[in-house]
Amino acid sequence: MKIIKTTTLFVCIAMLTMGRGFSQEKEVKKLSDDERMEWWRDAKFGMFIHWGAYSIIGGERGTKIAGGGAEWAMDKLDYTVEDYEKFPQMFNPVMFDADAWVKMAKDAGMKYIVITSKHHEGFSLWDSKVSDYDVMDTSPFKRDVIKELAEACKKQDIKFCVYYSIVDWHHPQAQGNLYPNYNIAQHDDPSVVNPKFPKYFKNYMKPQVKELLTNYGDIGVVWFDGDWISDYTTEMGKELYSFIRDIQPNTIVNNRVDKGRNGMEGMDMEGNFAGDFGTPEQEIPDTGIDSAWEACMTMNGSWGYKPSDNNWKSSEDLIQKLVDIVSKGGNFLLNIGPDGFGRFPSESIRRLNAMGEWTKKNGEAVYGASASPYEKPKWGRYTKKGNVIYAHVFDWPESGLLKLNKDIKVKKATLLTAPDSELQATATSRELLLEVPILAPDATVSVVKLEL
Ligand code: H79
Repeated sequence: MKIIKTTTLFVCIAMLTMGRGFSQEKEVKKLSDDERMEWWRDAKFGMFIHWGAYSIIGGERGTKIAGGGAEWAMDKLDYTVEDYEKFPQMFNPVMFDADAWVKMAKDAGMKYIVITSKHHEGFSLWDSKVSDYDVMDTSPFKRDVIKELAEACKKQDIKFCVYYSIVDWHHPQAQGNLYPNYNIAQHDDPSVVNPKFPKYFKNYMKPQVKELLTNYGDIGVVWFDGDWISDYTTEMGKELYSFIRDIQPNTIVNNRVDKGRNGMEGMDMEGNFAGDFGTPEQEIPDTGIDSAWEACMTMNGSWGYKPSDNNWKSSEDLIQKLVDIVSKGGNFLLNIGPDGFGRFPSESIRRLNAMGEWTKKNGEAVYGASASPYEKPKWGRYTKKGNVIYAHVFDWPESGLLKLNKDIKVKKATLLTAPDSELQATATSRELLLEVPILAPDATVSVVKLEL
C-alpha cells in the first residue's frame, strides 16, 4: 500500500445536487492512508447488494436456468442487447424501501452497504446524465435508487458505498457491440476487444463515476469489478484511482480498479498497482494476511436474485465465516440479492436476523478487532483487540476444559456474556487449561474474553 504523508490540506468540495440531502458545501479534511482506512478496518462486516434488471429475470428463461450467478442472465441466457432492454423497461420495484433495507443491514451488525450502481448488464440505478439506460429514463420506476439509499444510510449512520462494473454488455463502445455472438470463453480473450473502449472509458465510465462521487454525499468505498477484460488497462486503472481521490480524497477504492488482482484469490500480484484493499471472491484465505482485504460472499450460490438456488449457507456457517475472516485480519462483505419487487429473500432475512442476534451479544470481539498472533486453535479462532484476546469457540469442550495456547499470559478470563464470573486457568507445560461451564453459552460461537 502506498504511504502518503498526513496533510492538513483542506479540500473544498461543492456538492451541487438537484434534490435535498447532499447540497451542502463541505470542508473535507484530507486524511492519511491510515486514517482514511480506519473506519473500514474497524467495521469488519458489510452488506453487498446485487440489484438490477437481472433481479426480474431470476436466472430463468423458459426452461433454461443460468448456471452460477443470476446477475449474468444477459450473457448466460443468450439475450441480445435489444431483447434484454425490455427488462430495464419493466423495472418497477414498487416494494423498494431504502430505510427498511438499511435497517436490516444495521440490525444484522453490518457497518456499511455496497450496492451495484451498475452491473455488467449496463443498467444504471441512478439518475445518470450521461446515460439513457438508467432508472429514470428507461424504467417506469423513475426513482433514483442510489439517492434513496444514500439518504437512508446517512440517516441511520451507516457508510454508503457503490459497486461499479467496468464491463458493460449494453454500451456499444464497450461489450454491447459483441452481443448476441459473445460467449463466456471470450470474456478474457485478449483478441476480443472493442477499439472504441477508450472512448467509453473517457466519455461514459469516468463521468458516471464522477456523478456517483458528486451527487450522493460521502462515498465510503468505490468497489470496481470487471477488471479482467483486455480492453481495460493498468494506465486506465491508475488514472481512475487518482480521479476518484481528487473528487473525494477519503474514499476507499478496491483493487479491481487496476489490473493487479490475482484471480478469485483476490490479492494483488507483485508490482505497482492502484487500490486500497484485496478482494477474495467466494473464498477465505487459509491464513492471516497483513495488508487490507475483504472477502465477498453469497448466502446461496448467486449474487443476483435466483429463486431456483436453494443452496443456502446456514446462519451458523455465516457467523463462523465472519469470525474466521476477522481472525485473519479481513472484512466480510455478505451479499443479498433482492427480487424484482424490491424484497430481500426471506431466507436471507432469517440469516441476517441470526447474525444480528450474535453480533449484538458478541460484537466487542469483532468490531475493531484484528488478527491474532496465535496459531488457529482446533476448537475455533482467536481475535485480538489491544490487551485482550478473544477466544471464539466453535466446538465447545465437553470436558469443561478449554485448551488455550500456552503463550497467552492471562490475567483475567471471563465469558464475554458473563463478565462478573471469572474462569480459572491452570498452566501446564504444553497448554493453558481454562475451566469453563459444561454447556456452551452460545449454540454457534461462544466467546471467552482473555485479558492479558
Ligand atoms: O458481481 C459478482 C459477480 O457477478 C462478479 N463479481 C461478483 C462480486 C463476477 N463476474 N465474473 N465473475 C465474478 C467471475 C469471473 C470469472 C472470470 Fe472469466 C474468469 C473472469 C475472467 C476469467 C468467466 C470466465 C468470465 C470470463 C471467463
